Amino acid sequence: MKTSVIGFPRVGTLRELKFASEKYFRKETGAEELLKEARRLRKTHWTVQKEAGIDYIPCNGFSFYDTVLDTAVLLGIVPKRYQELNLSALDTYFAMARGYQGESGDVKALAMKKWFNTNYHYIVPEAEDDTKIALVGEKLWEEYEEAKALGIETKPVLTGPYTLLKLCRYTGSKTADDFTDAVIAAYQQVLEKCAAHRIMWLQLDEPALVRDLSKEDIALFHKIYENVLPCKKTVRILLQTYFGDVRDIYKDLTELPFDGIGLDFIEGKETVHLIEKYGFPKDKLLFAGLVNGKNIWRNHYDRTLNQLQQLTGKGIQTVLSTSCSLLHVPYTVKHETKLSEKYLDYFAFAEEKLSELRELSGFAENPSYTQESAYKKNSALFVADRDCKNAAVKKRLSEVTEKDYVRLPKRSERQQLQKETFHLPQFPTTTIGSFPQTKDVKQNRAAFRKGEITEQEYTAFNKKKIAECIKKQEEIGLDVLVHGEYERNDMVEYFGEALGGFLFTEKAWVQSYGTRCVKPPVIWGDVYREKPMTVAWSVYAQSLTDKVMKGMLTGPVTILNWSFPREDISIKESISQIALAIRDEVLDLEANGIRMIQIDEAALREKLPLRRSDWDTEYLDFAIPAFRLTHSGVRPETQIHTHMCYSEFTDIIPAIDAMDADVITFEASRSDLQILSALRENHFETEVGPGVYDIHSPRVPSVEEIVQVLEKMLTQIEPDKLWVNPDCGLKTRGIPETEASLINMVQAAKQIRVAHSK
Ligand code: THG
Ligand code: ZN
Repeated sequence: MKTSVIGFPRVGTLRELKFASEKYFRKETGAEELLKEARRLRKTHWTVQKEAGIDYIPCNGFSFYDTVLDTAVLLGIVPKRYQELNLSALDTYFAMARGYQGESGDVKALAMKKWFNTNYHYIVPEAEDDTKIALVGEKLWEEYEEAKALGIETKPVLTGPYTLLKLCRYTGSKTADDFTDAVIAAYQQVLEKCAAHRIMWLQLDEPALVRDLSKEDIALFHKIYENVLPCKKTVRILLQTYFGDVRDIYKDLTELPFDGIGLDFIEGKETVHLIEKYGFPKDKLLFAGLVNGKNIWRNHYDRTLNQLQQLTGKGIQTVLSTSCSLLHVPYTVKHETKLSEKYLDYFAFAEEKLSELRELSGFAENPSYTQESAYKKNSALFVADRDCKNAAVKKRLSEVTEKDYVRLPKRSERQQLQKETFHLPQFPTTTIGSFPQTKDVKQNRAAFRKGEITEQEYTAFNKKKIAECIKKQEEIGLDVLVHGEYERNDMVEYFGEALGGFLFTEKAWVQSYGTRCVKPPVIWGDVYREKPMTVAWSVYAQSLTDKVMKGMLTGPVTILNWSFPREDISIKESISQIALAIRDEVLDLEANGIRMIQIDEAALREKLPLRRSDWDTEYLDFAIPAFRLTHSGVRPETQIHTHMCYSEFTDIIPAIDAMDADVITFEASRSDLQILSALRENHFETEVGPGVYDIHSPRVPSVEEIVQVLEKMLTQIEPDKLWVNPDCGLKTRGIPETEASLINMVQAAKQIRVAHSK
């Protein structure tokens, strides 16, 4: 049986592309060196797949930033403001991805959004009214020929036309409809050019098909492909989907003249059922996504081989595939030197998944595979219980009752009580939690990890940073302070390292956006709090100031969403375990004199199921109560804050209010202020701090600008419910712009207080 990979990670096993790119951004190297490193990495990645025996190896999955942006550039979707900078092609590309400030001009970056239900971000292409969409680039064919010259036949991968039209932002008066014909013409040319290059297979990625589709969506899909497919000549087209099933359009896909259809058997709940109900055409290849591209656990061979047998037994020509791009998992377990085999035996990162594809494809054609040692080794993993259960955790969870999910008294009463307790000015100012993670902070952590300094030295350094940070905040005149989070590498990894039941890795990086990566911890077993995690830092920070110090925690939903979850128990059960662990920390902070506690749910929105019908039952019904479980035990006077990134939660405002926090801060500056009217319409009760400026850019907002934003907010939000804060944590920012921005923010709050004094 043949094997296919949908996409492969590209930053390099040791993040070589990240370091090469950042060096280029700092102007320490030229473009040539960067291009050379990119070529070397592509070669390595193709070779690894070739040597693993993969039949359909992807190309054009390489990217300096993001492949949706690459597709936009390939098709000339480049807004005027970037073209007018008159930079090289590479620098124009980076200007779109990161913004540009220099001799040639001053432009912001294009917007970035979460890639479906992952922690990866794509760049949102912008089509202006006079944008001419047409094939203008060469990247796909250059990479194909580059691989070919290495003796490797590849399958180019490209964002499909339907998904591209769906993801674009239309900034003028035109809509997707106005661009459809041009997009069709451009993809016709893509196919023709592929034929001219004698490309055998082209993979068009259409993940947008796993969302709920309307009649119009389906008509659009037909219009596109009925016009594009006739141009394929000798090229075979693989229509690739992932992150769910294609229940709204399955039958249509089987009837259109695609040569292969890629379906997700891992996240696609209905995939098997659809094949049973409608059949699968004998003349097409089914690319069966059975090896999980998102999680790091070893494939259960026995189960997969059974599924393959079901398919081949129906006479379906099957190619074994990953369920999505391997971009979402780390490279290899080879660099993990600290975890014992006991754990590593269960892990399969990208390279190990290649071996799994290979072994499974061999077994699928070998009637006596049960005698093979690789098969036996794999089976052994699944017969024995992993050492991951904790009876105390199970017992405690079973004792949770309805009243543990309810905080008393009700919020309106608490808000009154808290106003009397804290004596904050109207429109209180605060920050989200982290302060700039400057080089010295990272160096101190690295030195401690390498054993170059003692724990005392490590702690002393962070304490000094905290003291300076508090002094600075007092000088700036902020009302509610934070300690700055210098001790944290990442808001999830930090808790993963501290909680029982988690494993953490050394080099298991996954790209989050551009050159930025995260190292998600692994949930190995039942989760519990072994010991206080943040109490000492918060107590120390509070001891240095008379102002209120917020305690800083990450919520259960976000910890789970940014970790690699278990597959042997439900997400609901894992989240509940984490919630109880965080609850312990919340109560401990309170017992130690911390009177405001922020429990971030930065990632709450991103794992909202892609189909609306699944929102409640598959997510909100347990995610929201899990949050309530973390804080329902505190006193009425203790103020609970939460924070969310990406405020695209207009649709779930009642659910957010039902988290029953006292205050929420969120990202609002880029999504304009649309959400504000939705808050009012839904009678949102939580006090709110919609971010007054965008921290994702080094730009310093002026006082007037912030005053204007606040005035706008006050048209929708009651004056006694409005907080003043930036829109996210400040860890990726530098110190100069951070201080300048906060000074202006506090000044703006003062002006607003005068204008709106009661
Ligand atoms: N943590 C985790 N996931 C996230 C975020 C996070 N996903 C969404 C959003 N925040 C993504 N943003 C970032 C911002 C900064 C970095 C990563 C993701 C970052 N990473 C360092 C890097 O790549 O240089 C990692 C190195 C380090 O730890 O020093 O700065 O906050 N889990
Ligand atoms: Zn945020």
